[in-house]
Amino acid sequence: MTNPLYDALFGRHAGKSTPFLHLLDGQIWTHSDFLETAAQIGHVFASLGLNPSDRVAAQLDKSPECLAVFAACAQTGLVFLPLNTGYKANELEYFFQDSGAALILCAPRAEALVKPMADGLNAELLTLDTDGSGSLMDKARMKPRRIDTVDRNRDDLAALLYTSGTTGRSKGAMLSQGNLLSNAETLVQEWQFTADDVLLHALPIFHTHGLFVAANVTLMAGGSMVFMPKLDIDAMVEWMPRATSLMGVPTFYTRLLQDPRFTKSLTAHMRLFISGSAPLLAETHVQFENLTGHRILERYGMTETNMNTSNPYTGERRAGTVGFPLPGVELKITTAETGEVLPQGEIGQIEVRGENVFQGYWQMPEKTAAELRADGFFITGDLGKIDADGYVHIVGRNKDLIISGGYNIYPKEIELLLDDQPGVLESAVIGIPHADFGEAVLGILVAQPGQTPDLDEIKESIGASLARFKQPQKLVLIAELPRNTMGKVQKNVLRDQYASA
Ligand code: MCA
Ligand code: AMP
Repeated sequence: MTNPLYDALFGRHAGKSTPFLHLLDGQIWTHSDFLETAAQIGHVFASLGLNPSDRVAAQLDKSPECLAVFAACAQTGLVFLPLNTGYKANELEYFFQDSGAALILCAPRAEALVKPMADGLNAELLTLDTDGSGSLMDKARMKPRRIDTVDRNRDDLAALLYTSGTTGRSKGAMLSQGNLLSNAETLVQEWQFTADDVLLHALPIFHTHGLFVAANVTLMAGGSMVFMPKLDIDAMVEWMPRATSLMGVPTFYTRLLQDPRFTKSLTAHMRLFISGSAPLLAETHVQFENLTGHRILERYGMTETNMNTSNPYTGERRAGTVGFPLPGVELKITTAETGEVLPQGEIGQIEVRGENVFQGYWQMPEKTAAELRADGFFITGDLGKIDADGYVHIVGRNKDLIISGGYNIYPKEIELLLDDQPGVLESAVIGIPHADFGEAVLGILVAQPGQTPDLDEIKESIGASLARFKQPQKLVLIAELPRNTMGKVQKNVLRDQYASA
């Protein structure tokens, strides 16, 4: 009897005193330390009466213990539901409710806010802070350092990750053990990760990139991570000479390039820089190579699919492309109208199929059916083409989405809030170019006849219910929204008009 995900990522390291996490204060967590902590947390879960397949919703700051919660969920067959630490009360309440979370984990500072929500849902609530304090570890420290692993198979759910939708309602992407495992196995091979790797880990661990790509790949290869609470260029500069690899969103690379301490010699020990989650400008790619001699390896993925394509480890890493479909991933370019495959070189919607592709949206069969075809192909909503050499290019999006510093923002969610503000008739939210984050959020409002909405008040009001990264950096008032003959708002016209707003 086995638990494929636990065995492959965690169980294989049992009893090893090899380094796993290097903390910025010099502390080292060995694989054993980590697994023992995970087992203790697993005992806490068992003592609360949680059953396999129950959901554990966690809005936690990054820490070794927080990562151990993921390991404990895998070992005890629970479904891990990590949540962006920027989410506000109303956003959280939806995730707790929709997922039917049996246990909620939050920072001690959020306990007073979350407690009534947990009580209302009959969910348990425990707290965890970055220094390991809080009720979770208070209970865990008394527990045994070993626990039996619960049997699971590849089709069992391992995680639920919420991703916003074009209708404004977030959808829980159901990821099975097999989805996560197959992708980690492939990426270790493709990117040649080994036990000698030391990964600079500065991404959050509540999204696919930092958790299922960066951490899972390192775990599977048996390497270690310099585990930074967040992107910190000083720490990056300090640790890079001892590291081998970095995974980041494009903002990581543009910020590094701006720092005079980031030189060719600083990168001498590094073997691989990987970028994803948002388009890396070809210009950044070239600048990076000119300075360091390293070519950034760009790859493409989604919450629903894990990683789909990657530039090659050996072979040409082509700027402005996301490389080739990964082994085990089928990728085709189709017409949105009929779903037929387009001739090579033509632009269409990107569809993917493989063991990496999720099981569907949590309790949303219609949304699942609309995006995940019966034959297993998932319609990504990205627009792309395959060039004559087989490289995949992402040329746009068939979905109304803004990506800011690697975070996805669905305009509809913000428009719904703006439309409800006093004096506002309607609104359109668009992404405009931003030097640091790639895109920034701009809210465009039309006033009700005879009204003059107060933009500062509106900003403050919507700020109370939206994570900071989703809040419009600016609001502007215009006479009317441009529309096509069908009455649809022409966001491309607005994007051109406000490109330098
Ligand atoms: C921080 N702020 C942001 C963002 N991050 N605003 C818009 N977009 C953001 N991404 C706000 C802060 O709240 C703050 O606001 C102000 O900007 C400046 O914060 P700063 O300290 O400079 O930000 P930071 O902490 O340095 O963060 C920037 C960051 C971070 C490093 C780019 O956002 C980040 O780590 N992004 C990675 C996201 C990620 O992991 N994406 C993967 C999703 P104020 O000053 O007003 O308080 S998974 C995915 O996309 C798929 C599967 C894939 O392919 O990987
Ligand atoms: P998420 O919903 O956070 O999983 O974001 C997935 C989306 O991020 C994809 O559908 C793409 O639009 C975008 N994305 C991820 N990687 C890349 C990349 N390398 N280049 C361009 N867009 C990307």
